[in-house]
Amino acid sequence: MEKQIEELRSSFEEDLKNVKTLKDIESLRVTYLGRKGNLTTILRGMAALSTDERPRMGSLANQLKTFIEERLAGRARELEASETKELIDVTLPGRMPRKGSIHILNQVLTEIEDIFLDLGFQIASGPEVEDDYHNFEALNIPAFHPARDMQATFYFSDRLLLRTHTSPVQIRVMESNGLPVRIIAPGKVYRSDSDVTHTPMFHQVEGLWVEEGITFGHLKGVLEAFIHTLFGRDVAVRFRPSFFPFTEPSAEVDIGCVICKGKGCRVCKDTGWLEILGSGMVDPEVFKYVGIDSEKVTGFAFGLGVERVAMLKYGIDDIRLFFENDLRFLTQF
Ligand code: 2NM
Repeated sequence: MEKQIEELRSSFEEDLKNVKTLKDIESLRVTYLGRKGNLTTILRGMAALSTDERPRMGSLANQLKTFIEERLAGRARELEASETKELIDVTLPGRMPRKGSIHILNQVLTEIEDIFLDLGFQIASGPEVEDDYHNFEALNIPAFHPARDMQATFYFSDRLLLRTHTSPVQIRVMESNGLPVRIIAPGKVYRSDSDVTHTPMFHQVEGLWVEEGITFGHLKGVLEAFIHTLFGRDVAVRFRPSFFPFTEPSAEVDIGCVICKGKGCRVCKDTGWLEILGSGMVDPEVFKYVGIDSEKVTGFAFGLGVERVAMLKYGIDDIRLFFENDLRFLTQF
């Protein structure tokens, strides 16, 4: 019987050399280890052996069984590895993850900030939930002033509201910082308003320069430099008298229509001009609220809407596109 077991081992080793597929492995397993397999037949023959011989033969047969199982499993692993390799075409191009990009409003905001940083301004911020005092009263907009209706305000209570502009940041800076002040306040503002040019939340950048000797000439110089950097050296700029409760005198600033180059079109309503920002010399009343002596120092302030600037710069006709997160829109920039 010992010889039988040895012969079985060599014939298995011969057969294993010819194995080429996982199917061949399976049929070898049946031939040697199956219910009617060669080794099984030998194991069955054990019963006829004498009790002296049985343990040694049993052990030899079991060693062969383990040997066959291990070699079949090892060859199966080799075949699996090479068959899987053939399924992968390493010459195919990889699947590229999609690249993200900065939202167009943040691109425009960063551009605006960089221009004012180069002009020596610092960036200031403040709360979006404001109190009535900083959002209205200290800006010379007292209770029952019509400007409080003009700005459709979201109120939490009699006193608390969502800021309708970032001017309260300028008030807070003037209250707590020393002079001079040369800041911009970018951020979200809220007004109950909704159509193609208005959303209930939008972004503003307001600026403030307060220092001894600041004149309307400084206002014009800074704002002209800003516009020429943002829209190009050859764009026309004009200052048009206006009114704000917190500045005196006040001016709105227009640029030559970027759509029709001043000829007149739907966007500029045939005027050839587009309003781009509001500005003015800080009203002495505002200085009184924050304890600045308007006999000694002066200042100018301005404010613009980031969405409006982005719409004019890129010819976008509906403000809501900024907030719909439609990749067909966003990936254009
Ligand atoms: C504008 C237009 C004109 C403005 C004024 C102030 C403050 F706090 F200094 F009084 N901050 N922002 C201002 C002036 C804002 O937005 C159209």
